[in-house]
Amino acid sequence: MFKKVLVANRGEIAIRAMRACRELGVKTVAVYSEADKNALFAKYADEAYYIGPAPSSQSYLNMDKIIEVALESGAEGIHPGYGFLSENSVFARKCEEAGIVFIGPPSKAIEQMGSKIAARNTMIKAGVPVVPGTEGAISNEEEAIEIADSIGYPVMIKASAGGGGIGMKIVHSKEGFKAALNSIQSVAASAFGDPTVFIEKYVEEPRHIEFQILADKYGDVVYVMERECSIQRRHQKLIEEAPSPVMTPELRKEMGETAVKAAKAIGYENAGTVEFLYSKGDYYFLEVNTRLQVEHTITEMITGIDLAKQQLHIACGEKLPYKQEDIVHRGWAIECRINAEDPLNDFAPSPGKIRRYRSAGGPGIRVDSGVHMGYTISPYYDSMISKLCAWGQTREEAIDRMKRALYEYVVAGVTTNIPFHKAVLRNEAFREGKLTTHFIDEYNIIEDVKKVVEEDTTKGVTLASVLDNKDLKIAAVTAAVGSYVNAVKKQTK
Ligand code: MV4
Repeated sequence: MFKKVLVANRGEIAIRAMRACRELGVKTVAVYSEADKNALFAKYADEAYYIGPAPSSQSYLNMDKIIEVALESGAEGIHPGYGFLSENSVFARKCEEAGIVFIGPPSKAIEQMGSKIAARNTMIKAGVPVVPGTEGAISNEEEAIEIADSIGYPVMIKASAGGGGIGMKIVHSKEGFKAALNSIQSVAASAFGDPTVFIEKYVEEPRHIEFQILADKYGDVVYVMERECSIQRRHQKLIEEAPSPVMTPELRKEMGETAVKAAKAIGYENAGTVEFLYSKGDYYFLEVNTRLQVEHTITEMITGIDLAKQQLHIACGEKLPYKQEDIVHRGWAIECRINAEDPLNDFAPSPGKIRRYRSAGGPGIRVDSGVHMGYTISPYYDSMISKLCAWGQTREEAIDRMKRALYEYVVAGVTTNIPFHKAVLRNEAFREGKLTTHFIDEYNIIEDVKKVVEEDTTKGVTLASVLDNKDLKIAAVTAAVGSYVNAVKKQTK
């Protein structure tokens, strides 16, 4: 095992990686920006080094500086967390060249997933189903129109260098095709420096199902169950669960084995996720996320496998300790991402000081967080306060526990999306497991959020509002009213 590891990230995921290190007796090195001088993760580490100003381009994305700190501190490996440098093949290569272990896949595996067209073709060759579409890049407009006709509308035009929802457009008919093609080509050129696009059939009302995988350096790969992440907004996941409500043992085996095939096709190592679109019994490969994901926690809850520790074991060259049949799951887990954002104001970030804070607890609850009372959420980074996860023996129990945990959760000083989560959890279709990626719009969840905020405010149905503490009560009510007032303001604009 490593003696010392540097964690090139911040917030809850830096703590998550360091928790794994601590359990394994590995010393930890944090790097922090100007904005994170007083952050919990920097204090949690055995050593912490300042690496630059708040903007991530000058700190958490500064590859050479981070590698320099790793070498200086004697760290043998770098855990990249998610976001920032985690899926940057240049950084992975720089680590490899500096003799530092990048705790993730080989740079080549990351690179191969960078071009969506190349990834599609690799997967087709490996026998992994992809959405029907073009084999290569679109070379001219006339040919593109013919292809779209033969695929049949609606189609989707996607940038080959894109990902995470940037650089793609749905086209419903021939009329809009040329304009959409030109727009995606120019977006792709300016955002990614590569105007290459391709066309796929548009899969309507899909569910987002992803398989967790673990792969060692000796070609062994296992799938560690699936997660469903259909409740999202503008490609920001808000609620995830494991397993997926639509999964059957037969489908799981088939999709899981497909995910393993995909991983093997790109020489994958370490923890990763294979994403699929699922619609009416069919599934299609979408992309591989070459990192430990935010929502890995729910997989840990249903399988008992510590994915962050497995990352360290694998990176050290240990063999996978599991065969596929060793991986079993029990019960159901749900994650709600608690963000400092206002669902009634188009989910605008709400950075600022957390004046009151008490997270939920009790049976089946796991909270991963990098904040505390008095902590100031910086406008420079994402606005996640915590990942609130609930486990139950059944999906119903997990939902009921999550509702109870949301009742317990106290955050004041910043507006949070807790009312959004309450609104989704009491939605009948959600309870029945009828999820799609259009869920929030389809069920007009924002209207229900308004009702939740009103109820919480007037009836005092949160723990925050009933606790016998005058300040606390005022703070909680202020937060709720704040978001409501913002919404009204917006409507009357
Ligand atoms: C699609 C699709 C429908 N049909 N491709 C969104 C992110 C990017 N990785 C691919 N995405 C999609 N690709 C075809 N051919 C619908 C989406 C999509 C989506 C996918 C997963 C989770 C949420 C989503 C929300 C909107 C659109």
